[in-house]
Amino acid sequence: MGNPNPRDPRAVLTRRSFVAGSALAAVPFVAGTYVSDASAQATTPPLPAGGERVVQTCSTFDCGGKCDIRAHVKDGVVTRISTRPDADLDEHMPIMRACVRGRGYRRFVYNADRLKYPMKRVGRRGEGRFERITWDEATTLIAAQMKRIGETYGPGARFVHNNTAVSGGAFSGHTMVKRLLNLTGGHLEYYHSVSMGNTAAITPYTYGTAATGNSLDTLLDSKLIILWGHNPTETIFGHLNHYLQRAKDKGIRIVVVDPRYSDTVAAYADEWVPLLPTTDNALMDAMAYVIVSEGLQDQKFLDTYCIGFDEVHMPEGVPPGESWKSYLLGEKDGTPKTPDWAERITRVPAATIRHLAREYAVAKPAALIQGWGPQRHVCGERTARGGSVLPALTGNVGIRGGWACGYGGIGNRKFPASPDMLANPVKGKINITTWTEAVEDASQITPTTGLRGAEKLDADIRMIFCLAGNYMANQNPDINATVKLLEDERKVEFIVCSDLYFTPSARYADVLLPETSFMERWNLGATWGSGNYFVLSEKLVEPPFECRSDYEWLAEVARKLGVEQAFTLGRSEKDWIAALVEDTRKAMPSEGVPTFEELLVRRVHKFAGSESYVAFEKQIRDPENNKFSTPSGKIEIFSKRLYDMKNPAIPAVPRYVPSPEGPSDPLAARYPLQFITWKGKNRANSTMFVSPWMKQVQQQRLWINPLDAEPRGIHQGDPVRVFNDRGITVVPAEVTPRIIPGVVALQSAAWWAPDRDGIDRGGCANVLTSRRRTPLNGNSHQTNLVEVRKA
Ligand SMILES: Nc1nc2c(c(=O)[nH]1)N[C@H]1C(S)=C(S)[C@@H](COP(=O)(O)OP(=O)(O)OC[C@H]3O[C@@H](n4cnc5c(=O)[nH]c(N)nc54)[C@H](O)[C@@H]3O)O[C@H]1N2
Ligand SMILES: Nc1nc2c(c(=O)[nH]1)N[C@H]1C(S)=C(S)[C@@H](COP(=O)(O)OP(=O)(O)OC[C@H]3O[C@@H](n4cnc5c(=O)[nH]c(N)nc54)[C@H](O)[C@@H]3O)O[C@H]1N2
Ligand code: SF4
Ligand SMILES: [Mo]
Repeated sequence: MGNPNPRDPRAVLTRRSFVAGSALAAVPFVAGTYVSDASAQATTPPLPAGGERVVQTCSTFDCGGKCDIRAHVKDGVVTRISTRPDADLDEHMPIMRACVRGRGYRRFVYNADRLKYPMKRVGRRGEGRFERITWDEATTLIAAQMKRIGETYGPGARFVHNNTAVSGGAFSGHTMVKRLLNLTGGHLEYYHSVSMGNTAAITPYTYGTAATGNSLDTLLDSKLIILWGHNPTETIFGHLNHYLQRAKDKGIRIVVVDPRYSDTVAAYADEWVPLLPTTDNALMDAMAYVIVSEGLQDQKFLDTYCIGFDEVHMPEGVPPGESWKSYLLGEKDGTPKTPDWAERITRVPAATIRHLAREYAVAKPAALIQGWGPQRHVCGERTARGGSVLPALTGNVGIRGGWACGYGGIGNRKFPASPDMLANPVKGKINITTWTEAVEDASQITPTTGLRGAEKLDADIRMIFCLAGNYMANQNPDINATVKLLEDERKVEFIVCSDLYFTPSARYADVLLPETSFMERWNLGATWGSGNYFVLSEKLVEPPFECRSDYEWLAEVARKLGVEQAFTLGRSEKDWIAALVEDTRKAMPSEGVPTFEELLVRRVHKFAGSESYVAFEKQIRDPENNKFSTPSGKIEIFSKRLYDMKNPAIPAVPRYVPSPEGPSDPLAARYPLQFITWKGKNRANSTMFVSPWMKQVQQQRLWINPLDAEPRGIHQGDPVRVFNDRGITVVPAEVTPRIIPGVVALQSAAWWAPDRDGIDRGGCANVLTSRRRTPLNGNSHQTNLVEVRKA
């Protein structure tokens, strides 16, 4: 098997664009030779004559789902997208029907703003001036720079950025460029997922693994489902919506804890519990306090399977008073963690906390499921850990209808094989959060700031590949600081970007390459979350203009570097996909995986073993013979490993600790509003941002509560300035009670569109967000204080 799927929790543990048209005009850097040629073809294709072929296929976006879409192809053009007919529903493996984005895929593929030719930067970096070059020139230039930079600074000066747009596919330029780099000396690797890395890192401290999720059919046995910072109505998460809908139909009570009245609250919730961001642990603490003080905990479960709940079940060498119960009752600090205590911190009424706690404790089995929004905070690890111990307190681990919580990877998931990236001769690996330091001065990065596999780095980053990603500028926190680094041509000397569009990150390319879309090449798509299947993503149409797949131009670069055969193994892109199917067959001989020829007919393969699965079922049924993979072999409510870190920001028992840029930070005197983002239904991160159809689905607006809008004189639709010390964005206000007072929110991943004064006019969240790292070195895009004024 090749490299594991990054969404697989086991993998985590073992290794683990400018707005076209008007906004372009507002930007000083553009003007040059790059012209978005709106008169070019590729707008609405003419309706062709002749027969129509309906192809079952999927996209390879990083969107949470992997739906069964049906592409209607006529005379080499996709004329329409439909989806799986209702009649094709398989209750045991409900492959999803396309969401609004899927229905609109054609406007991603057929769009006059697509990049059309390879281009080379001509102005200052970031100025946005490019000129057309040939593919031969582009690949010659890339090969020469790979060689020069590798020889001058060492291979570790070459970096492949965090690019997720094709991660829903088994094969991608992002993977294959690593193969090519490894064949020619290696590259600087990173670990940590900005998506869910904080919960993936901390969940094993409780359970020994991040694979804490059950198969979703088991939710139908729950009596209560709590979705904590989880918005699957928009984020999808495998086929969770299918089961939530069925749970709702069955009358199972659903509660959503979220500062926003999200679409998920609207779709499913019997109760919405809004709270201030970063205060989740205080709510959890008070729930636990109610449960413990009223004797509602599952004491037998705690005594049998857990360590650290009370003073009699503590690891060796820890002084008295350190247990969770002692903390909750305030035995050491004199503060019992009562609902009244928590109300002041969270703004959740004490009465709500009491009833939520009682309900969760008695509604056995109950499933408390965390989304990843709360863990993309500076307190993300604490929040994930707090969530992971409540099921232990109530005995909801290892049973149908319960849920162990934390990351929630599903242990019986299987993925198709992916290509072998080959061994990387460069040993040091950085946490993705430190890539800017690795650009600025790599000697700042040490094991304490997350360097793995080496004591120090040999080189600063001098070359970046940004293939199918917009993270380099747009999606990284604190854009204004980030692009200053990119602009300095003495630091990173060469940047290669491939995209379909002229994104804010693409603006920083030295060579900018027009890639194919998923409809123009072969791949295998697999969902994440749940959904044990893969779908053939067929090449439906020929690439337009001079677009080429990353693999094709990488093969040309490989030839120029003298490693073509070793890189391609003589395979075309389609041959690679066929080979991956074959590798999957070999790796899972009992799975009935089809041959590639068979897959061309069957289209989808559902893995066997997709039946009901309950995490930790064995450990609970037979604890003598099945230990948890923690140091103590038990569920660790108290973690000796965390205790030994002696870091008050990541305490041994989960507990509320006020966060920097949380509501109690003195900075709130200047910037009194908390600022968060959410992932919206009309794009996958920033992918599809340019689609005119998707812009009609949901406008980029700042959600602000009437209680915050009124004293500021802000009315519905008014343009407002959202600002802090890091930046300013101007965006229309959505004055709505759908957000708790004290908090404002923007949908994440709008394209950054700075005007001449550097003020963003696009509603891009990351001009405001912080690069502060979590205690375990993770990202914290969500934890920010701002002020808002009428623009
Ligand atoms: N439509 C769509 N779907 C997507 C994506 C997309 O861009 N668009 N992106 C995909 C990707 S890459 C990922 S990683 C996943 C991400 O999935 P998530 O991380 O789960 O999604 P978010 O919308 O960031 O956060 C979920 C919810 O957390 C809430 N929240 C924020 N802060 C707090 C807090 O402090 N406490 C609590 N309780 N709630 C809080 C937000 O209001 C939001 O409703 O989604 C995937 N799915
Ligand atoms: N404020 C804030 N920032 C965040 C987050 C947040 O919640 N809040 N979430 C973070 C998370 S979880 C993630 S995963 C990252 C995502 O950040 P990225 O991984 O950068 O993902 P996208 O923003 O979707 O950018 C993908 C780019 O690839 C292009 N693309 C799509 N398909 C193809 C293709 O086939 N080939 C090529 N060459 N290009 C293609 C798209 O046009 C798009 O420009 O953002 C992070 N940033
Ligand atoms: S964007 Fe994701 S959820 Fe929507 S149709 Fe495509 S695969 Fe499905
Ligand atoms: Mo993500």
